[in-house]
Order: sequence, then C-alpha cells, then structure tokens
Amino acid sequence: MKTISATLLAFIFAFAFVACENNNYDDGYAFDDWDDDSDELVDQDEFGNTFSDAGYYDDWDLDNDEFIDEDEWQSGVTNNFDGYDYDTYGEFSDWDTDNDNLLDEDELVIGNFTVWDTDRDGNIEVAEYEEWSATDDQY
Ligand SMILES: [Ca+2]
Ligand SMILES: [Ca+2]
Ligand SMILES: [Ca+2]
Ligand SMILES: [Ca+2]
Repeated sequence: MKTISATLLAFIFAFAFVACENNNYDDGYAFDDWDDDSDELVDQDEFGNTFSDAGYYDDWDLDNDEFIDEDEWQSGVTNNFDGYDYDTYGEFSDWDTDNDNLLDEDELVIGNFTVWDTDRDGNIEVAEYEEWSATDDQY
C-alpha cells in the first residue's frame, strides 16, 4: 500500500510539474533549466526530462500522429541543427535503434543527446550547450 501511494504521489507531482512547465513553452530554456541537480552537467535523464516537458517531441512530430517518420526527422534535423553532419551524428536509421522506421520519444531524446554531447562523455557541458543553442532559436 505504501508503494502505491508513493507512486501515486510521484505521478501527481510529475503531472503538476509538466503542467507548470508547459506554461513556459515559448520562453526557451537556459542551461540551468536543463541541469536539475545544478552540477553544471546535463546527463541523459535530465536532458530527456526537459525535452519532454518542453514538448519538443511534438515539435518534431509535424502531423501529430505521435510518431516521427523519416521526413519529419529530416525536417527536425535541418531546423534544429545548423550544419548537421550525417557522418558524425548519424542517419535516420542510426537514430531508429529498434528499426521500426519511426522514432519514439526515447529514440529522439537519445539521438538529440548524442548530437549535443559533442565529446561523447555522457554529459552535456555548458560549452556544448552553448554551441547548439547559439545556432538555433528552438532549444
Ligand atoms: Ca546535472
Ligand atoms: Ca508524425
Ligand atoms: Ca523506432
Ligand atoms: Ca560532453
């Protein structure tokens, strides 16, 4: 019983948090907003949380069918990453790790994280964040 109520509480909290974050949808996000534990690093969990809360998946999903196909991925990459390097960051098939020809939210988060984490050490540092946030208006 204790586990259930704790889970429920976590759910309610998460829901309230998401609802609150959505109010800031158009304001853009600073590095500190992504770095939940303020250790000057954004790990993949922190990245995924803010990516979801900000509704970026919906931005990539142009026809709102809850999946991202190759055309939508192409548009997203072009719009978000000025000078995207396909050799370095991968083709659609590299992002689509389960090979179903669609990107779910996890695949989109990991793909984006990999692009941002330029030195591939598993954390986005401030310099890496600024590298991409300087070249686009969205993130
Ligand atoms: Ca952190
Ligand atoms: Ca879609
Ligand atoms: Ca997939
Ligand atoms: Ca890094």
